[in-house]
Amino acid sequence: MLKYRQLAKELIAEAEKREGIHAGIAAVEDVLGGPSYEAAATGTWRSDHSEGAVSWIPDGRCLLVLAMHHPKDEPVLDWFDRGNTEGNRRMAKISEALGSWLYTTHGVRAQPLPYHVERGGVFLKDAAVLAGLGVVGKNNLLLNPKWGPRVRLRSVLIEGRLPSSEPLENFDPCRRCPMPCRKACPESAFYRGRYSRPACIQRLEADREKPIDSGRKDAKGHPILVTEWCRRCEFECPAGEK
Ligand code: B12
Repeated sequence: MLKYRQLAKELIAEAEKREGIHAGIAAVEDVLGGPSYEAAATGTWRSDHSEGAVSWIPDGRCLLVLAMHHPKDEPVLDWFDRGNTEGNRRMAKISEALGSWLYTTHGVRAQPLPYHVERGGVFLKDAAVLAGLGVVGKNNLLLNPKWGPRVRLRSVLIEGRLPSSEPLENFDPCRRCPMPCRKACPESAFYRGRYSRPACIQRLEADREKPIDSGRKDAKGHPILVTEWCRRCEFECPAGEK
């Protein structure tokens, strides 16, 4: 057990060597038993993501969960272009590097998981709560103690059972908060007192219809257009650094 505890510590430290990364570990069975797997999703979201599907490694029992700071002044991380966002691409690379590190230094196999649950990913907010990276706030987003909701999540499946990180206690940033996040929603997605997925989808579909000029040019000199997804419920949240 001591060996696994030490390995978990080293892995988290290795991940957090990277600026803007917080990491934790959650047990697969806890994540798969989380509220998102029980919730019935309403509204259809058509995704253009290009990440491929994966099959899980045998004996994959725990997840390294990563939260990457996504500050307001780095909008490019969320720009969707050619099948993914810059932030997702960056996190996929970090996940690959950590998987290789784990195998070469400790002989433990790891499998970086894709963004989509349907392609072999997991519900990442549940995973992040269970890995001690934050709590789910009134805006329905993971709130990290340092960066608030302005983080992007990712996970790496690991063989064996590393001990889970402790979920956070005494972190309750929404307590007594007047919830500017909810008032800021351009689609009033919280008007019934809880998050409405169909209303939120309406806004993101509108974003998709109106791509913005990224300021970059393609090989032929034409402007590269990107989708900038709405982040109002993130930006208005007073928790953490902007
Ligand atoms: C599909 C999807 C969407 C869809 C549908 C969203 C939805 N919530 O249904 C659309 C396109 C509308 C969308 C919108 C957005 N998304 Co989105 N989305 C996803 C995706 C792929 C799956 C989410 C999902 O379907 N959840 C299932 C539904 C049924 O549950 P839910 O509404 O999320 O609510 C559950 C949780 O809150 C959880 N929960 C609540 N309390 C607690 C307490 C505990 C203890 C636990 C364990 C769990 C838990 O239980 C709820 C269900 O009962 C995830 C990535 C992933 N693989 O997880 C990103 C993800 C959730 N999205 C993200 C973001 C940032 C956004 C947007 C801000 C848009 C943007 N700029 O990217 C908005 C914000 C919407 C909001 N306020 O919730 C981030 C969230 C980061 C964070 N800090 O939390 C994620 C993790 C992706 C990422 N790149 O990191 N998204």
